[in-house]
Amino acid sequence: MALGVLVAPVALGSPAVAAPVDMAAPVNLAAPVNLAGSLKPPASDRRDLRVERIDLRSALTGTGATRGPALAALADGTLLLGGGPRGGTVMAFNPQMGLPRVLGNLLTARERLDDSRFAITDIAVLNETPDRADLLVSYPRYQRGQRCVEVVVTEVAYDRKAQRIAPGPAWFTSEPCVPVSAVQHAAGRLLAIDSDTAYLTIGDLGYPGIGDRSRRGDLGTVQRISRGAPGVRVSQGHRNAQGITLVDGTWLLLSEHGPRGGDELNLIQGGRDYGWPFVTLGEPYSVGDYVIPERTGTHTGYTPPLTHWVPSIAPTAVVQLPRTGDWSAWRGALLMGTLRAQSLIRIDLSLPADGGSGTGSAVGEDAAEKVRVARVTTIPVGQRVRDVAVTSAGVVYATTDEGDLLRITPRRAP
Ligand SMILES: [Ca+2]
Repeated sequence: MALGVLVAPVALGSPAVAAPVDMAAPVNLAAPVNLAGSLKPPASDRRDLRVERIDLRSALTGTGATRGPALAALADGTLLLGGGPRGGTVMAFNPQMGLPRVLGNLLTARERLDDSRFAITDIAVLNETPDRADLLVSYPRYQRGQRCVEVVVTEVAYDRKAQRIAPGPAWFTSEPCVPVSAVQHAAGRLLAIDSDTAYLTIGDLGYPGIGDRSRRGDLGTVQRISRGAPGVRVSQGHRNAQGITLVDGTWLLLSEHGPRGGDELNLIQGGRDYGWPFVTLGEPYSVGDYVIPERTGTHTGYTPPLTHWVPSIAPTAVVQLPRTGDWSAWRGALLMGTLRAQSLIRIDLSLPADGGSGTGSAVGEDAAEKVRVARVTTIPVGQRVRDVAVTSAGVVYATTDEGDLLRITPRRAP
């Protein structure tokens, strides 16, 4: 296994991907963006990115259906990985050399089942110096006595001189604890806002009672969490939000998996309900599914997504590309990973010129209504993209379920 060796850029061709889709604003929800067609993209779009592959198989969780590690970047370009064979291992990795270095393990064998989904779901950096970093780490935790699962966020101190981690105070534990034989839809994605605050996504955990607001508690929500304080619910009605990012320091965006299609990109506004499981733009569920949506093919009555995908692309992490340096020609576009579509999705937004009147979930209603998706472009990479991070030097990295770290840079002006 040639770990750490840079391989030649992959050929970004794939037999089953759609052409880039230009979407007129406003987005017409009756005209879903179909990414599962058989058209080959124009060659020019395959040349937008240079993608190098670095072997990272030792950081995978599970056998068979393996899961790529969670990913975060420190200021000096060191990458932090969460996962590994035991699911709860935090590792440091310098893409220029060597194997990932194990810093410590956060999950005991009793706190998980032997399933690749019982793994660290995200890592966020709260603050850092050359000697230490304060991290937030999220994961689904199995309560063996009650045979149920909860989403946990804990602070972790990373001693960079000793190269080890120590768990700190727990920030959040989701309720209710959901009885399961295998976890699904945990979400658990983090976005650090400052040293004391972060946003957290909590999926529906496959909870059959998700349609009962009096029982579902924290499930299907975005929470604003802080050290030593209860979480504050920001929004609800999210099925499985695998990506969260703050665009231009103002617009809080969420990517989420719909059922049988109906994957969404949402602009988060405080207090809103984003519809799950009452409405979905996906297709009807079958008898035997854990929940049957009340209405399918519509989003009426709930805050609609900025755009959506039918059939499913299974979107994961989303980052905003730097507006300066090598990426400047991309003008702050978003780059989003996908599992099922095995692609990176470029999303160009049209944002109001006057900006918002707040930050994240506190943006003004009038300004939020002007946010549009201007263009969606699919860039196939041929692997299931689990997490994406951008370094302060402007290099984008992505982890995959196949065990590669992808190093992504712009090849030329798009
Ligand atoms: Ca929705």
